[in-house]
Amino acid sequence: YKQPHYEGKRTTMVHLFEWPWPSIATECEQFLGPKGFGGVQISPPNENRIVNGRPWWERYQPLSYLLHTRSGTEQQLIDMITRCNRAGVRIYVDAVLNHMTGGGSDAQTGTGGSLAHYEKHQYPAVPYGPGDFNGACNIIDYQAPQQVRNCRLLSLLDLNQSKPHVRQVLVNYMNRLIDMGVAGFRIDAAKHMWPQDLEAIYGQLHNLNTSHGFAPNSRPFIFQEVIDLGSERITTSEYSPLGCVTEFRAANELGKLFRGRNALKWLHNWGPDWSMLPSGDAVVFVDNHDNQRGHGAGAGDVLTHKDGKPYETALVFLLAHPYGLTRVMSSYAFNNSDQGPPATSDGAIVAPRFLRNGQCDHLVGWICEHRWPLMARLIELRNIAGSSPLTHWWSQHDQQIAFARANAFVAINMEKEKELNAKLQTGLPSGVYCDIIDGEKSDSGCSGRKLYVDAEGWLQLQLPPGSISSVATHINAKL
Ligand code: ARE
Ligand code: CA
Repeated sequence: YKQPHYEGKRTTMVHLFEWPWPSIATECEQFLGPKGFGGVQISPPNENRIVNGRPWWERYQPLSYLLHTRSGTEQQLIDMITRCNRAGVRIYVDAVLNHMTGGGSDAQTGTGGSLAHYEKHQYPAVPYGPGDFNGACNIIDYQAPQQVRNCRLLSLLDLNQSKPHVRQVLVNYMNRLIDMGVAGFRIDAAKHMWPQDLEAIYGQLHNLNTSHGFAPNSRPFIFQEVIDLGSERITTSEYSPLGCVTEFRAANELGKLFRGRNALKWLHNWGPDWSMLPSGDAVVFVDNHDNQRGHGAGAGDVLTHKDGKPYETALVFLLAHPYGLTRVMSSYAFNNSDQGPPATSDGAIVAPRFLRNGQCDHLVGWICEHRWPLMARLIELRNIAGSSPLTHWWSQHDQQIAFARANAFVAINMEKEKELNAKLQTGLPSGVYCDIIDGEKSDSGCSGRKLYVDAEGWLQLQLPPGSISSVATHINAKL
């Protein structure tokens, strides 16, 4: 369950938050496949409650398992999965298994036209009835594991996953998706379900569909959303035996580091020594769809696309460092934390549109961090470095670091007043390399800075103080 089943040497998934299925299909073919992205985390594909004002979070309120949402129909979903797999890009479904809809109104309508009664606990399109839910308590104390698992998160009707009927419904839902060709699942709110229930559910999942290019006997990739910043009784280690787990401490710590609230030199042992999961268990990211807008946890420190250089440099570190399974965020612009994706007045999502330079047209509202030139170059760097260990760690003062991977090298200066001026071991074969931070290698040479690596692999490097500055390069950027 810890294998993402990426094609070839791909390493990283992107969360195309709230994207329509047809747009994801073309994005796989035109950008993600060619640029070496490994997979896409998609928004929940099952029918959700329609909430007034169409906030993004209505999709975390399942009303049935019909595959019909604002992102598209079942047919569009099938088409997208097929085309992405053909382009070498895997699909991971955000699976909301903990609960159904939240309170506020009794009679509720879903995106597929189904109806539900919150007060009566009736979801006829599934069907679920009163016997399928836990009691009427709300979660108020995160130090009480029983309550966190058996009471309602944010008033959302809490399914009882120990009931055979509930398990069967959830397993059927996931198996339908597996048969359509998805490679795995993000398990939403995993902390709020008992590990033994999840284990039983995972155990009944089909192997991945070999006609979509998966090896025989491949198990679905599972990564579980468990927010554990170290202060609660429920920990990530209860879930890591079952599959991978989101490592929120990484987002939190990277936020502090690249905001200058901690010293980069301490990154010499980034990984489990920072009380984080073993590398093979951890899904790591700089921000996610919750904490970029103040939902979830760790919001104060988390860096997002709004933060410019510190965000970009956190991405440089995340993607260059071997720790964890990396996921990058692709967002839309918002003014308030409930605001849904770009949509017409009747609620239809407006598809992203691209400018001639390949960037998303911001007039539509999509940010598309994954299309940033730097992002695509960093994905290439990570794919090249593969599973090679970190070598040649170097640091000076508090905020100057450098390290190498097989065929790749990075250096960062975040000192306010001290220049980085040093001879650094890159581990690279001698030659002239193009720095990929501000430019790239092209037919005509290098649009970025040139880096001269001598016969023994040394690089004489100068990086100015003041704002953050960095260089990164790899064997394919050798001129
Ligand atoms: C919305 C409204 C609520 C309303 C509810 C029901 O905002 O006011 O009561 O609807 O009508 C998302 C949004 C929520 C939204 C929900 C349902 O973020 O605002 O509620 O969808 O539409 C905890 C969980 C963690 C969870 C976060 C948000 O442990 O699993 O809260 N994250 C996932 C998703 C979210 C999603 C849900 C779960 C629900 O990523 O996008 O919610 O499906 C400490 C604890 C954490 C806790 C955190 C925040 O840090 O350690 O465990 O996270 O506090 O409470
Ligand atoms: Ca629960």
